[in-house]
Amino acid sequence: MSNRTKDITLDIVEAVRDVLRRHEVTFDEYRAGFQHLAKTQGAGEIPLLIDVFFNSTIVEIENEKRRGSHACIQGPYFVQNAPNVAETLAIRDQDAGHPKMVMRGKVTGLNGQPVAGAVIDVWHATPDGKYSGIHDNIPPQYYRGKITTAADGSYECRSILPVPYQIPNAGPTGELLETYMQWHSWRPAHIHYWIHADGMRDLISQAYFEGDQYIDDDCCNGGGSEFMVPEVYEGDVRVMEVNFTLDPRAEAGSEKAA
Ligand code: MBD
Ligand code: FE
Repeated sequence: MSNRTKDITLDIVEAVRDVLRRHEVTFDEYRAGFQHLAKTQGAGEIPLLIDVFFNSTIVEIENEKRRGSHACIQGPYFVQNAPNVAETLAIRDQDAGHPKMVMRGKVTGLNGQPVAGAVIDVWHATPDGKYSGIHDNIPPQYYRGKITTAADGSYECRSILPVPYQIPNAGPTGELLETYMQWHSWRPAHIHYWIHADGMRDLISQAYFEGDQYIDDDCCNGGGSEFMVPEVYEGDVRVMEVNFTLDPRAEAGSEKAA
């Protein structure tokens, strides 16, 4: 284990001890607290709980080091090995009547040079707020895919429109947010992106829909996105134009040790 792991772990422990002392936490409260964590683990919601509170901080740290497009929270529902898609993400038969969108834009480097052959993983929720491969046994090929940019850095792919999204709130994470913290469990409607390109730093981001009431009131403290897409239509298809600027990959050896 690196010293970094040791140092961070010791600091986390000390930070938590500080809170326990400051609030003079009792045996009963201590047990109730860790039992809630155990319940969260039992419900498979540890990734959700941790992302709700802490992913946004990792994003802040990451964005200090970026000159191109900024990162956004990734969330717990990325799935590896999504299918390569050409024109449209797979749409469930039951969602076929839902309003449509086209995602398009360009991937460039810091000097505006097109990035050809970049692979953009996109993923978004179903109209009923579920993620394929995670919830309700929805097969993982729906509403996910890898799009590859053309020679001029452009990409285009269709799907249905995501809607304002409530994180799973029937379990311990929802109970914590809504009952114990008197908050809510909503996020703005969003599309997730994870871009990989040779010689470039990966970019994990999201696009939001301009005017969405949860952009500034996001239960994950997402802090918005530089990609707030205005309401533009081609016929009855909403156009989600998002252009990404990638930073070059850091020099070998300059990344922090694992
Ligand atoms: C999500 O869909 C999401 O995007 C985030 C950041 C957290 C929980 C669920
Ligand atoms: Fe999400």
